[in-house]
Amino acid sequence: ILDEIITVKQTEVRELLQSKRKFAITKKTHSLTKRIAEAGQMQIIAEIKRASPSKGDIQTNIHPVEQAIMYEKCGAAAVSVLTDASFFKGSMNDLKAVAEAVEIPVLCKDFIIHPIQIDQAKAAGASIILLIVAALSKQQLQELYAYATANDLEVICEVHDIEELSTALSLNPAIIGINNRNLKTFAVTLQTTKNIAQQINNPNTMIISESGIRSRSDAMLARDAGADAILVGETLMQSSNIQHTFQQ
Ligand code: IGP
Repeated sequence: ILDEIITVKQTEVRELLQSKRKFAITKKTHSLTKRIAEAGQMQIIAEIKRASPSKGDIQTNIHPVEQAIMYEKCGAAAVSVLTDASFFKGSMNDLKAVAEAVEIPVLCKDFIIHPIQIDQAKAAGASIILLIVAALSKQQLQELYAYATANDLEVICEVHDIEELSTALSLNPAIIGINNRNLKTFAVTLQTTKNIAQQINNPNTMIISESGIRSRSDAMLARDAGADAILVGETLMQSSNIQHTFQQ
């Protein structure tokens, strides 16, 4: 699926570049690393996810913007908004609406392969972007990372195995996201967080355990493996009592 997604992204980027749209630079930047560092306990990044290739449509009880406001109320460190349209049914408009409605940092969750997507994310109000190591060449990764940080965005460098980790570490990134879901097979195991977090020795590198977190014990497992934060989508989207799910 990852290859398929990247092919669609290449078309989207070509269209964006052809449209010659200029993205205005917006406002205030919020720092996720600062929030996590100051929190003193494991934090939750809560995701707005309308659908996914593995689960299809994700039914929710409330509008995405209301959902994001709930996340903020419940103490989320940041809101992640899936903006990919073709596979996740999200949009930059979702991100923009969420960014306008909350004060906490907003993560643009997409498959970024070109700087124009970073301009677009920033203009929509994102203060964090995701770069997926598996989707990029080393050079692309370096260039996009440098471009994002030069534009005052924080970057989550997402890895799924040890080889990707070593590529990510060469950037000396502030934040590493460990995706428990294999984007090529959809298999999910929290063991991934355990295995990879063990190999991250720099205490200044923040670790986010992403995907497949459904319960308190999953969250504790991630925490004990060294995660500074967890990124939770489906479980919160499907929760009928978001506050209760957070408290767990
Ligand atoms: C959330 P989950 O299993 O809680 O819904 O997962 C998040 O980690 C997941 O959406 C995700 C993702 C990604 C989606 C992590 N990395 C990269 C798209 C692309």
